[in-house]
Formats: sequence, structure tokens, C-alpha cells
Amino acid sequence: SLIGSDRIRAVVGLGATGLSCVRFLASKGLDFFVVDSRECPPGLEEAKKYCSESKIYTGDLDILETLGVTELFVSPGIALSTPVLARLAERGVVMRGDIDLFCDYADAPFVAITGSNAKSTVTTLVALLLQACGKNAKAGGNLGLPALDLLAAGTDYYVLELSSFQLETTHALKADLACLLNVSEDHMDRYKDLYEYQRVKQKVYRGCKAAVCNKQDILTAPLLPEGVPVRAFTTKSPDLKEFGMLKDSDGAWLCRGVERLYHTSQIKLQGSHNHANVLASLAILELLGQDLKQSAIAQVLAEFSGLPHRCETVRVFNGTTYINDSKGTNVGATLAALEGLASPSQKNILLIAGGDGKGADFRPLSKPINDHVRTLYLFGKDAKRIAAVAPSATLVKEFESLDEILIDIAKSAAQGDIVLFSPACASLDMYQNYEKRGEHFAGLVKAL
Ligand code: UMA
Ligand code: ADP
Repeated sequence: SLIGSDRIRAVVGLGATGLSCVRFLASKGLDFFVVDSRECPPGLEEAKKYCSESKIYTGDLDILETLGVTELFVSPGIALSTPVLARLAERGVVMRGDIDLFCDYADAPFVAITGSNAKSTVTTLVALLLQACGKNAKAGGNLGLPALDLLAAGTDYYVLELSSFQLETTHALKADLACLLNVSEDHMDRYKDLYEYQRVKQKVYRGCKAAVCNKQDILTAPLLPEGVPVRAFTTKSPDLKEFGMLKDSDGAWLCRGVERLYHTSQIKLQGSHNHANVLASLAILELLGQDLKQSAIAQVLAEFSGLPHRCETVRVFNGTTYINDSKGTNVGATLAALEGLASPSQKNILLIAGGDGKGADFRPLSKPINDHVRTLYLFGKDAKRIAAVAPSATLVKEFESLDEILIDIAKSAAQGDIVLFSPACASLDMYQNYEKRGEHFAGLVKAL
């Protein structure tokens, strides 16, 4: 067990994760310090219920050097390269995260899902499908509810969304099923390059009992001992045992090998990126032993319209469709949105992008913008960096705020246009989070 009595522990960070660790360690009767660099972190009052005030230090992480700690539970929002943490690691202090504790204490099989994009969608869909199959399935992790807060008796499956930050501090995941959906640049302010980031994402497969990967993304390919079952998904025609799509005169089918499972018209989620997400979810369900043709699964696929802020249609106004994809916080997500919505015959997309690019390379956006975007609207911290990759044929307009952008769009959008708000950037330069940003957009659209 991770819970030896010989350790001197500290929980680092008092956000949702830190609080879940505090509650968990306290419930096990263990002693620990709590440290946060902020004067008044969000979980401070709650933490005092579980831990003596004299053990809580706020305002600076450097205090850790004086506490004699041997083991830290580091929140995902804090980089392990933070100088004091790097110094302590150098001296042999063990860096763990909430997921390590979760793995040690999970009393039911768990599915671990990671990727640069589509994690939340697939995590949610897998949990819904398992529930429809009569299982008590609980979804959480990076999705929102911290993993430790999910632990409860009577659970059949835990479905965890894991971020690269969480995987960094996880030592032995050993998931019953691990899935890496895709790897494209994200969080380049925390990683040296794409390959360092990919190595962290690949940790999801460590010690897993079964795996699902993306045949169209070589960076997701697992390296596993013989005998571990692996299923791949693709939006092209599948080989035997793969999940993929077959197109014929009556449209496109989601298939397992040559077996047709669902016609795309039976699936509410739209766009080829979402078909990939459904295929990944079905591959996971199959490996968990579920019959994929049962009516309970068909019903969920017919009803699940996706999560808010992910390519969500907000309104059709004067013949223009307004789509909120505020969760498009990296280049890969915006590429998928553009490709999913593009019309083969016309350049009818007005794209709104910008925010905090987290050090990303925006060049991959250049060609799809050239092919599908008539006007590119930019705002936020990295507007100029996106403008720099815009193709010369595309009209680029830069504004101070979304409000100003919507005023301009109301004047220039035409019948049949699509206004796509998919920023390719994090929101934190101007908003509290991507939800607040999406709500701002939706509010402006509804007021048009
Ligand atoms: N912080 C400090 N000082 C500290 C501790 C934290 O300044 O001492 C700051 C961090 O830099 C960060 C913020 O506080 O800006 C929150 O960090 P945190 O680690 O306390 O975050 P939590 O509230 O625990 O939320 C985390 C995830 N957040 C991050 O990874 C940044 C949540 O994912 C997740 O839902 C939650 O745990 C439960 O598991 C959010 C997220 O943005 C949705 N994730 C990133 C993403 O999806 O791209 C990875
Ligand atoms: P995550 O939890 O990984 O951020 P979400 O399901 O919240 O994933 O989706 C995040 C963004 O990625 C949204 O903008 C969404 O439109 C886009 N997206 C959804 N599925 C895919 C996919 N298969 N490939 C690339 N982008 C996708």
C-alpha cells in the first residue's frame, strides 16, 4: 500500500484535487501537511475541517523545504519543474498524485482514458453506455469530479478521464482498460516538445489489462506484452477485429471488422471526429465484455448529443449557424471542428479564434483556414501569433473582445454561413475557464 506510516506527507495545491487528497488521507487517519502557493486558495476553508490549521501553509511553496517531507501529492496544475519541487525530487522526495492513491484503493475495475482531445466526450459516453447496460459506472477525474471522490462501494466500473498532468505523477496505473485517443500538441508551456508530451500520454498503458488505440494516429500505438488484447479504431474501413467505417450506397456504417453495427443516421453525434469517438467507446465496451448490438446501446447512441461547449449549435439566426466550440483549447481540436463542419463546395466558415496558445505552433491551421474559412476573427493574448500563420487569401480581423467580434459578424454573416467559435487556445488570459468563455459567446449570439 502507498499508505505507509513512516512517511512525512504534504498535499501540494488546494484546488479540487488537493481537497480530494486531504479528505482521503484524513479518512485513513493519516497525518499530512497542506501547502499552496496562493494566499487564499479555493479549498482553504474546507481543508480546515480535515486538518489542523497549524499544518496548512499558504502563500509560498518554498516552505516545503523546511517540513522534512518524504512524499508529496502534487496537484495537476503545478508543474513538477517548479524549482522547489525539482529540488526536493532531486533529494529523493517521492512525487505522487491523486491517481496513484485512487489506483491503490479502487475496489472495482477502472477504465483510464486520455488523449489530447475527445477525452471528456468518450469518458462520458462510455459511462452512459455502461449504465445503459445495467452497470453502476461512475465517471470522473480530469472531467471534473476528482477520482478519489468517486470511490464508493457497489460500483461496477470507474471511468476516469486522465490529463497528461495527472499521468506525470502516476507511478503504477495498471488500468483494467487503457485508451489513448489521439496525440497532438497541447500544453507546450509544460513540455519540451511533442515527444516528451507523448511519452507522458503513453503512461496510460502501463500495466494495463487491455487497450484501445487510434489506428490513424501512430503516436497512440501501445507497446504491450503479448497476450494483452488491443483494439484499434479508425474512420476508414477496418481490418478484422478493428472498429471502423464502411461506406456504401446507403451511406456510412460504424463497423467491427466486416460486421455493420450502426448506420451514421442512428447516431446523434455528428462529424467524423465524433464518429471516431463513438468507435473508440464501442471498442472499450467490447473489451469490457458487452454485447454491442443490444438495444440499450442503440438508444444511448441515438440520444447522446455531446457535451456543452464542444461543437454545440447555439442558434440558427438569419440563416447563419452559430457553433460554440469553446472547449477547442488546442490546435488539434480546432482542426477537427473545421474538418467536421467544412463544406466541400463553398468557403462558408467564419472562424473566431484566440486566447492563450500555451506555446503552440499554429501552422497546422493554415491550410484548413485557407480551404474553408472566409473570414478569420481573432482576439486575446495570442491573436497576433495566429494572424501570422493565416493564409494571404483569408480576410483577417482582429478585435479586443468577443463583443466587438459579434457586432462585426452580425453585419457580415450571410445565409448559409457557419460562425464557428473554436479558439485553439486556452481561455485563461481573459476568462475564468472555457465554460465561462463559451457562455459569453452563447449569450452574445442569443442577444443578436
Ligand atoms: N495553483 C497555484 N498554486 C498552487 C496550486 C495550484 O497557483 O499551489 C493554480 C494552478 O497553477 C492552476 C490552478 O491553481 O492554474 C488549479 O490547479 P489545481 O491543480 O489545483 O486544479 P484542480 O482544481 O485540482 O483541478 C484539477 C484539474 N485542473 C488542472 O489540471 C489544471 C481539472 O481539470 C480537473 O477537473 C480536476 O483536477 C479534477 O480532477 C481542468 C483542466 O483544465 C478541467 N485540465 C487540463 C485540461 O483539460 O486541459 C489538464
Ligand atoms: P478533452 O476532454 O480531451 O478536452 P472534449 O471531449 O472535451 O475533449 O473535446 C475537446 C475539443 O476537442 C472540442 O473542441 C471538440 O470539438 C474536439 N474534439 C472532439 N472529438 C475530437 C476528436 N476525435 N479529435 C479531435 N478533436 C476532437
